[in-house]
Amino acid sequence: QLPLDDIARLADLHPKPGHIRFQYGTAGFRTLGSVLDSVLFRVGVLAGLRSKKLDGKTIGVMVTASHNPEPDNGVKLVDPRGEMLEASWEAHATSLANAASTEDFLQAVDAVVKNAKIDLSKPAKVIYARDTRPSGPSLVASLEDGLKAIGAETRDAGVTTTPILHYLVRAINTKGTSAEYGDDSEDGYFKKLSGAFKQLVSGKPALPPLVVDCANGVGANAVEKIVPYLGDSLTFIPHNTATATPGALNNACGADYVKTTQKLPPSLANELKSGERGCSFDGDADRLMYFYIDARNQFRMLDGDKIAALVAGFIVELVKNAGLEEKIRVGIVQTAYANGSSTKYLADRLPVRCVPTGVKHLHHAAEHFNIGVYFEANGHGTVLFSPETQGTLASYEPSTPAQSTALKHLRNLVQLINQTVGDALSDLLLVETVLAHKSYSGVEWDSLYVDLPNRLVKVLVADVRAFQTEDAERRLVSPRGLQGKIDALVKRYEGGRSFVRPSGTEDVVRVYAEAVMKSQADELAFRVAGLVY
Ligand code: NG1
Ligand code: ZN
Repeated sequence: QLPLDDIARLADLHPKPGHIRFQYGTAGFRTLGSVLDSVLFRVGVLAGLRSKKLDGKTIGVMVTASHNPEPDNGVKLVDPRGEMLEASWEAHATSLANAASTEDFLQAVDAVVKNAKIDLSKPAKVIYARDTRPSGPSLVASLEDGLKAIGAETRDAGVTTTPILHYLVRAINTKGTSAEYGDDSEDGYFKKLSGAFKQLVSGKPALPPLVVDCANGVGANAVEKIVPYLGDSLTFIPHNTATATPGALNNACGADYVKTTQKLPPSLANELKSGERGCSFDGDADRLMYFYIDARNQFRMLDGDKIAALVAGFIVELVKNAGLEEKIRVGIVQTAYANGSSTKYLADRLPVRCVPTGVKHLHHAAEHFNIGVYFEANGHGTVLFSPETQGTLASYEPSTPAQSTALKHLRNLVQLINQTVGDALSDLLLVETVLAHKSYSGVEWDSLYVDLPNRLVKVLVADVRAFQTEDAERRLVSPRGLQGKIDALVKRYEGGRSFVRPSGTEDVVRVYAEAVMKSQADELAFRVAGLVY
């Protein structure tokens, strides 16, 4: 019962460009916006099928290329609980995107229907949103054609952040149930976050205003909109809010700029004085990097690892103070990119797991703890409270005033934290909560541990697929013999660690190295890169 004529007629309007092979990877489909028209149409059809497969639950579609340059764009699907698309469907996405002709596409759709045993009589419901990229409106129009072709009921969430779209998906699908996530509107999102934040910091001295670098992206809108909800509980000084200026998005600003250059965005050069803190969002506001200027006027970066250490320490303390140590196990999930010092600091305090790069791996591993904290070094992360733990927190009867206070804070954290995906705004409020509770400035936070100097380099190789890894990407199994050579090199460096892995988002191999001295970390990275090349 596929509406083959409708699909064919509309598919003809969105032909696939020849010679391009699309791949649904860790970031969905992502490439130049100008070549994505057919992909968006086909993703529309796929989103409808995914919804039908899940009995008409609402599926999300986000059109964004995150921290990438402005001409890029991308698209990813959001499953009903607000999480990334189930891994087994990534192959369906790739097969639909690469069908050469309309006829091939119809066959590919039919194959997905049969393979995934989809009941086409079920309804299809899809909500979609986009970031501020100039290519967004036309790509959304292509997506809408795909949704129309499959007969989906749609809701346009407009221009909004990736984490807000994830929130909306979960809120819609839990509406009226005992697991209701919040009102399914931006207003519901801002109310939920700001309400919890105000309770968490009530009675604490107000922190100095926070400089927020919005990467000239959609995060600027979210920051502006939450201001009235926050009242005087927190003051922002927003920067890089030029969402309509061509070429400005992620250009010399934003979380990825800060992480990869380990520098303050030039536009903030005169904004931060010694002792002051600030933070950067990425282009779709799902990554957060903090920084401050130290007493010697030097820029100091507080990355995802530092956020994880700050937040995990706070949560462990609250669990203990609430008297719930025996019932609630807090754990941390990192990737190989986590700074070695952070891993050591955390492993002394709680269980730490290392998983391959990609939010889906971190998220799933974090679900195995009662409270799972995950952050990538690049600033993407969140905290997950298992359903049982949320039940425990809801029903627990504290026996002292101190326990009661800690319990109240934990309950508010469940509301404050966007548990569907990394969320720069929610994570920002989380960090500010801990800083307020601990009376920390950037200096005290930074001194939890001292980062090992490190270096990340990209290597262009003839065949990226020749590089295969094991042990959460920390060791190469192929090309054969290479890992032995890396090991031999690493041994010669004090505090040395290095690994090589193929990127999941670019056609390159990445080399990471750290060592006790910056010059040594650089040298190690370049010598390992020399082995790879
Ligand atoms: P790849 O290209 O696979 O290294 C990059 C980031 C990941 C993650 C994904 C998804 C680094 C070194 N890698 O992956 O952490 O964010 O993009 O966007 O930062
Ligand atoms: Zn992003």
